[in-house]
Amino acid sequence: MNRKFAVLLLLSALALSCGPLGALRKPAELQQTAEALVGTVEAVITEAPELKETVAAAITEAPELKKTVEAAVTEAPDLLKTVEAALTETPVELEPTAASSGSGGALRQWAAIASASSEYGNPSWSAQQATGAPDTPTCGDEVTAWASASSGTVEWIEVTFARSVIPTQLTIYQTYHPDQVVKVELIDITAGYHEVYSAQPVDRSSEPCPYILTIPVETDLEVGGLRITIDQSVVGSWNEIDAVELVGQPVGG
Ligand SMILES: [Ca+2]
Repeated sequence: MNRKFAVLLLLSALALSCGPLGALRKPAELQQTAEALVGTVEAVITEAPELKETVAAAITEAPELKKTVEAAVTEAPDLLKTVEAALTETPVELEPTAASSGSGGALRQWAAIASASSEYGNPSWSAQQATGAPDTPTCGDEVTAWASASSGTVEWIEVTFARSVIPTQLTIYQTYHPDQVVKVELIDITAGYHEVYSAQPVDRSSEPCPYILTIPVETDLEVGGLRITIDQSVVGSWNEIDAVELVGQPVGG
């Protein structure tokens, strides 16, 4: 496919599908618009994969178009990752979805990236095992959750989310020897750390699995990550973390 033609096609499709966005007020309409946009972008890229960079460049060169796309995506946040995946051809690992609580556009996101003070293995028990939706069906020493190199130590894991938000709630899914989480800090977009939770380690292994630690948050900070500290020195065994969720209002767009 001719590059110029493809770009023209893409820009036309974007203009048609985004159109006078101000006139579209119903979320359902925006959802349809964004879905049409995604379909168009995917079709263009599928037909001419070498155009991926051209597409990205076209959007960069037409900033007002980017804003329109971002506005559509903000109104239909679950489509963000689909659009990004279409542009980058990377697997969708994280799909922010609209909150079911009707809290006016709040996002629920699973962690996308993670690093830790130590890992028992890699990929088994690595920090990355704490990203994505929960995938540890039974509690125990399972490879699908993060475990530190040693038991009995104080360790930390930092997780990053696809979109920064003003958080309202954090949720930590623990699948082995909960709950040894002793501190949770928000990481704001300037890399500042802000403690929002502290506790003493307690062995809650006899409680229903997974053990879900839910922490309500009240802040004006724009947050893109969390640092979770566990103290395994009291219980003396691994506190494994399967997944981490961040709920909050998206910023900007
Ligand atoms: Ca996991």
